[in-house]
Amino acid sequence: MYKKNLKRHLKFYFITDHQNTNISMLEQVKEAVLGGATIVQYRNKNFLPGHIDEVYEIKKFLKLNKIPFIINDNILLAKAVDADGIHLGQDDFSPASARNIIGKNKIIGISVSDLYEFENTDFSQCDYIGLGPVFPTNTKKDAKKACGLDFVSKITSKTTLPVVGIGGINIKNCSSVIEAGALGICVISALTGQNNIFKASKELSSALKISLPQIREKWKNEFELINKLCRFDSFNKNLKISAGDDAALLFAMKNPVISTDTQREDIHFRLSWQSFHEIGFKAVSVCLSDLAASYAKPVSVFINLGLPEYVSDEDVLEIYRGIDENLSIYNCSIGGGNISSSEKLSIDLFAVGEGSEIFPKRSEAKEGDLICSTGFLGLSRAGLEILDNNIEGYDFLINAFKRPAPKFFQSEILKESGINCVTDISDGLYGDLSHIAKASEITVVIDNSNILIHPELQRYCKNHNKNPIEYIISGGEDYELLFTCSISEFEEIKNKIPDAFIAGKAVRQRKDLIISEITGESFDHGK
Ligand code: TZP
Ligand code: MG
Repeated sequence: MYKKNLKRHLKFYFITDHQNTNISMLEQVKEAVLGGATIVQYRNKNFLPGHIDEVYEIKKFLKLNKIPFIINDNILLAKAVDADGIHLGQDDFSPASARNIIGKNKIIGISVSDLYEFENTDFSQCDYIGLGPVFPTNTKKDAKKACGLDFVSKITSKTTLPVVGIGGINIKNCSSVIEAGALGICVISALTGQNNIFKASKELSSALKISLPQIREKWKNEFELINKLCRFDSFNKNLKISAGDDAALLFAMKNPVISTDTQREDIHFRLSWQSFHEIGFKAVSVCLSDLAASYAKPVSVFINLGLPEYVSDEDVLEIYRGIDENLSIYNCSIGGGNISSSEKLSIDLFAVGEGSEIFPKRSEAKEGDLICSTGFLGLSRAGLEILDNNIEGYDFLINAFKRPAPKFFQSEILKESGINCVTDISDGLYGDLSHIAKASEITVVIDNSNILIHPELQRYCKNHNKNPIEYIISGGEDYELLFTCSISEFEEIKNKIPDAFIAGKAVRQRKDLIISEITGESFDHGK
């Protein structure tokens, strides 16, 4: 989550002091961060199982304030609490083994105290070096001899990794460490050895020219928050009586269509991939896509939020700004909502739409039908992979993942053409084709020869030696519509939806489900 901006975070590194029994490590962290510390390491040489609650509390506070949380030495603890990284000593786990355990997106730091260690460390999996002790220190009893500022200059000129100086650093000498070439400084007693940790931290920040953070507080009061949310435009339109009473009153509808969808942190989205605004925006697209696939026009949505302790009122407002922005495209209202505490962030949406005379079904595919998509596939999956691997230069694909649109225009054309077998492609071509095949009791064959590949997907796959067809077949979340039709119907539709293509054919009626000649994997959110 923080690897992209690691250099910014490494400026002012605070390590908890387990030897200071006057103040809990949670309080140390809070004061250090309030004063401007930009990254925190939990170092507890006497760690006991009973300390686990404290670790979780620190983690929540840091996540709320968007500060990376690093664990010293203990790789299992880092893994168990899903910390943002691990700091390793020369005698701990090797960086390569640590990488295998905590995964590619986590931060790995390594201590170096002399030239021998520098020359004999495998840095290939390391993200930064903790170099020191730069000055003599009493905090680490087994610390090596102070290496001095010249050594900082020597090492920083020999490595491309960011280096933070550690050991005996304080308000008086911190600037000299930066001048010697270190990116940042790392302290314990310069904060925990002072009467007022917050004040000491603020003074260090000022010496390092770090601006003070805007401290974020956990969302507190359900009703106050709901009052703020009700000011969004979407709450106040297209409803006979808007939310505010126990329920909202909708205008009479002819063919009410209702659908629901859920978005869960670490299953459907990650805070490292998307902003709160983007998460809200996408949740609407995902839910309204089911209406598009049902030939229904959005009328109103109902929203349940599960809020963890690491989100603030402002984060929730950002989610709603994303929701509101997307709903306004369709002139769709918010009919009501609810908020409750939750371990992780979740957004449940219920959408009500006005249906039409045709309610398309997955079970209407017939032998001989073509199976077609309204547009390009695999873009969103590639975008997710690009985000997850911090690859630059593919904004179009990232946007396909972050801001998919429900296909109402295409839905209208399919409806006018009398198409009665439609589903949206949320789980990938293979997965959603299987749904049609099962519901229609038909065998479908995916036919590569007509599949359209978007030039941006082509470019990404060429540069990274990947097969675009795999993304198209297995990648989900493009929210194109999958439909069945005859060849003449397809030609007519293709005139109006130029990106439409034939993905396969329903070959024979069978009682027993799908047989596909190309296999793929449907994205399974239960896995
Ligand atoms: N590693 C090298 S020196 C040191 C550690 C953990 C101690 C730093 O503590 P202080 O109080 O900032 O000198
Ligand atoms: Mg260690």
